[in-house]
Amino acid sequence: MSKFKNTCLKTLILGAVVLTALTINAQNPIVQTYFTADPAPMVYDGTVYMYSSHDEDTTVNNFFTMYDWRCYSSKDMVNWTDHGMVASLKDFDWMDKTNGAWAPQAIERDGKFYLYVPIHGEGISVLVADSPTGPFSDPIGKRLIDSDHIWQDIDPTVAIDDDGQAYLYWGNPGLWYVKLNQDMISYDRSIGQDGVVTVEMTAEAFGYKESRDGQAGTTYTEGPWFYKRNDLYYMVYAAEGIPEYIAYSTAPSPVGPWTYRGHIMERADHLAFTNHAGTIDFKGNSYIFYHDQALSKQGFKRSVSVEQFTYNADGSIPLITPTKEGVTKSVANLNPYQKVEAETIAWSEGLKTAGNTKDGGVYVANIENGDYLKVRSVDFGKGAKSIEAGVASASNGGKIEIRLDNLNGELIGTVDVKNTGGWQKWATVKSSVKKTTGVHDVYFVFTGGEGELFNFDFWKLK
Ligand code: FUB
Repeated sequence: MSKFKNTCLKTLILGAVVLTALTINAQNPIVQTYFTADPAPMVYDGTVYMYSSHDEDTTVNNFFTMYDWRCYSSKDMVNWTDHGMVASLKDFDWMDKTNGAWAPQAIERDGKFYLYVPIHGEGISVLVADSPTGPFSDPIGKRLIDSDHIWQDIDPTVAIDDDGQAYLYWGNPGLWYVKLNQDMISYDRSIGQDGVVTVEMTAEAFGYKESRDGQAGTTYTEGPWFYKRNDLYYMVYAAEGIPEYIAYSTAPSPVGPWTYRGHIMERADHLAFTNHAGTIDFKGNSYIFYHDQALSKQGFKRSVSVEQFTYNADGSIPLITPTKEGVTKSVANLNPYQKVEAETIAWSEGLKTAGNTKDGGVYVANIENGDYLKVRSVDFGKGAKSIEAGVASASNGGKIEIRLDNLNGELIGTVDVKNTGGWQKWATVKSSVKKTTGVHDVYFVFTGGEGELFNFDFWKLK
């Protein structure tokens, strides 16, 4: 494993959130191990996959420092499994940009997963994979959208209409779309300008705002999120930067005419100067994903958060307050009698994850004395006798305390981790656990000496 310890991130996180986390049941931001932004949730096969851009821990030249895209998944909306980096700028052989991995969105069609990504200054590209978590590869070897306004070609959003026609919208500060062909990696060139249609930006469509040069403009700025719900088409977007708020428009067809419907999420102190939203319906609830700067207090180090909300009867979206609590109710219990990836986390402090799906899997890393992770809604059923954990250590190891319901809650077991011969020399260690029944939040509290203790790959009750 990389011995790199991001003390900067650790200090920021500990300083900013430790008190909050201990005093309330904080669920936002949903990822604490990395800075994540521009969330793009996708529901597939009973699971929510949240693709995100990734703000590096070290910001270069006081600007967005973004090299790759990450993916997280959840079946219950409170525990998020880290699938690591699923794509990066290095996946595109035809260009040499080393920064600019901006807001992505993924969609499934006929068993393939298409990840649309903007590369700032290089237009919009597409990657394809056989699984939602990759590995993704470049199917066309060039950018997908190649326009004469390439620096404005960011923030792709994609949806497939009921008749099978897929639409890809994007843009800042304009809004454009193409009708994707069935293959999802090319588009109908017979409409618009060589296939690219420019959306007319009117006050009726996107709300009135005077532009910087005093001309009439609209509130639309960037980060469109296009979808259909019941009979209505929605365009949720980041408005009036900066700071941005979230607004939306609706239309009776996938190509308009759009009608401005108002604000969804106002500016707030812990939000960043950008915002970027994505909505889903999952297991009977509606959720909005967005980003804030709650962990870092810095606009180039953002974090994805989620709120549950309810559409009004007429399909309009209420004003949603960004909270620290986030999603308070899980929509499923976690089964601890199946192998649980250690990087399935509701809340953590002091930790990073490492590895990726491509190269053998993700695991919890950078574990030091006092760090912990929390897993919510664990269903012990009639009770377990023991726990096993996959660990690796090149140091003196340490202990994993298993506590119930809060950080200092009842200790039901302690797993001893010794030196296994290397940070990648995995061993399965066991401990008895006190018989526990019912559903509990579980805290894995890591203790030991100085420095890094061990890596943690999975756990399972028996
Ligand atoms: O993350 C880089 C850019 O910031 C995105 O493309 C915009 O939507 C804004 O969030």
